[in-house]
Amino acid sequence: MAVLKTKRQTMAQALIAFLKNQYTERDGLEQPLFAGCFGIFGHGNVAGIGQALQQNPDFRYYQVRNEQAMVHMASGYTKIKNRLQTFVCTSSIGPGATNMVTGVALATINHLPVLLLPGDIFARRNVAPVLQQLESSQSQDISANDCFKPVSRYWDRINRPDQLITTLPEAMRVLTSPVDCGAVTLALPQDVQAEAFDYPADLFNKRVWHVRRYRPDANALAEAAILIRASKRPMIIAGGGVIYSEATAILEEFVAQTGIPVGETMAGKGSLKYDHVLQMGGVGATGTLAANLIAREADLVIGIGTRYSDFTTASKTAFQNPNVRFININVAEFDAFKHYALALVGDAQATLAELKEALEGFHVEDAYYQEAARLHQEWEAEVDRIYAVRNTPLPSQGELIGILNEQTSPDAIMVNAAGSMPGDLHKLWRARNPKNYHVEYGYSCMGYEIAGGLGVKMAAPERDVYVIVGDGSYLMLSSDLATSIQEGYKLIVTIWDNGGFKSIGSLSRSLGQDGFGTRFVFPKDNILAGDSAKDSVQELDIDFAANARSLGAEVIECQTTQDYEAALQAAQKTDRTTVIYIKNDRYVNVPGYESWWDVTVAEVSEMPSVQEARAEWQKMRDKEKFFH
Ligand SMILES: Cc1ncc(C[n+]2csc(CCOP(=O)(O)OP(=O)(O)O)c2C)c(N)n1
Ligand SMILES: [Mg+2]
Repeated sequence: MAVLKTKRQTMAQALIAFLKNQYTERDGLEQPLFAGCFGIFGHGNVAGIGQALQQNPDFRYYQVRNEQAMVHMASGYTKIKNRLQTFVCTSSIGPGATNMVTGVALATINHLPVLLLPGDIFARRNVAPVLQQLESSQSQDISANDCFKPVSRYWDRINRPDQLITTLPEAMRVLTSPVDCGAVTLALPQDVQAEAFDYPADLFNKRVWHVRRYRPDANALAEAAILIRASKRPMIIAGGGVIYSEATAILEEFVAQTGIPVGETMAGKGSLKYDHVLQMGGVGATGTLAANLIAREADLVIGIGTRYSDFTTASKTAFQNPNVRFININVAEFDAFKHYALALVGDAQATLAELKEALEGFHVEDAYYQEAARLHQEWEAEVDRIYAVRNTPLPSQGELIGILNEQTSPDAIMVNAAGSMPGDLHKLWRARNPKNYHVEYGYSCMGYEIAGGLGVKMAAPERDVYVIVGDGSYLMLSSDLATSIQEGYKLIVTIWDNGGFKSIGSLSRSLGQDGFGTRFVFPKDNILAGDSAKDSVQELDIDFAANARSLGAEVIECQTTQDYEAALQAAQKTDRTTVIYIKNDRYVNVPGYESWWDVTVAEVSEMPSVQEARAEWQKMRDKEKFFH
């Protein structure tokens, strides 16, 4: 009988040795799945994973400032890598672990693979409760790490070292699956991390996870071609799946052949270059006039790689044609069937190639094509108009977007996530390459910007990375500026200060609530005043420039748009992370264009302004559709 070759290692050593040897392959390109490990050590991981990382210097460890931020870094990184490479994140137990939960939810919502290794309480239990242990009188099988269950695509706790052998292949399958990918959490009891086991030696052989391009069912494809040929007003909605699948070139060919206009979701923006004649721009609640007019009348919507969030569907008001039907191309059956669609379950690139062949000779009618082309031109003129505004005394956000777009290289990457910026950027940013527009809008998480931007830069060090961060988001999570300095990954961070929450302020006013709680002001008479108090309240005087400088960044403070242009040019010439600070006007908004977002207004209220807002809300509520 052959003797099984084994290697005696601690569970943590075995885990790192295994992770080092995992690769992905798609279209013949083979790469390591993991670029290394971000982490913060505490008693829950220092002796286990910490020791294993120390003895594996070829699996690079990166020290970070905040556990939430490190998960954002991993998300930013893997998004640029089209999910074929990612990072591991290690934390201690308790607060170190739960700090990651927000980042984990973000990764899963955006279908971004990230591997989390939170330390966990002793499996052996005899010393419990250990420092930071969440106790339950109901069960000894509960720890703070159970919080990761709903936000993970795969969750496991390794209570014995040999459990790794069955868990790791499952974890890798999920991380490398275009259908199931998202966060994978392996909770690691701190005692078990340090326990040794005789692992089979071949567990540590190189493994390649092949990322397949699944093809749709042939009958479904034939039916889709019939539907498209019969359609008078088809439209494509390009989602993030187009970009992850690297389907942008075939999309352009498909559009050239068929003449079907394209609207883009937040994650899909950049699928088609901004100046393509059939580019209608962002669609939905933050959409353009062109895309939203086309969507309103469309009789057939071809969704590609989209999960149809309420921003994309304008809370189910975007599609008003009573006969509208949907064809969804999606690698995930769950998303492909949304809106009672004809589902083409498959990879976007592979499916578009087959659909293109099935549609040979088909082109939309000329009148429809001309209408779309005209809407495209008109939208471009509207962007020019907003870019050219020169508001005084403070610039408007639209003009800052224009300056940033025009002053930056076409292959740069712009990063943003929350606040009033995503909506304006979705309309106004001219995406010049598929990665040019990097806005995290699945979770729209304040605090993603700088951390996510750092992950982006690590994934694409040859490209300039511009992070747009609001004053609110900056105050929430900016400490990993220090990590960008420590590791020499240069970011250009631009803080747009509008004295608080412009986004929620304007939402609050639209609900009749006067911007309550959204200005950064001192309380007066024990009340935090809203917008009607105007200048009668004192604003917080936060020195953002000094704050950024203290973390090691170069800082350029601007007053005017000319200063801002000059600052961007100067920042491009240095090799150090640079923060550009400018104030902008809280009240000058980019308009909405035939769009709507359902935020339900109080049904009863003693405030007349709220009653009026409720009446307006009801009109749009009545337009919301079911697709069944
Ligand atoms: C972590 C988190 N908390 C709360 C929110 C809700 N929220 C969305 S935008 C926003 C304000 C953002 O302020 P700022 O970064 O200054 O951007 P601005 O709205 O001023 O453009 C808030 C509180 C969120 N998206 N993320
Ligand atoms: Mg703000």
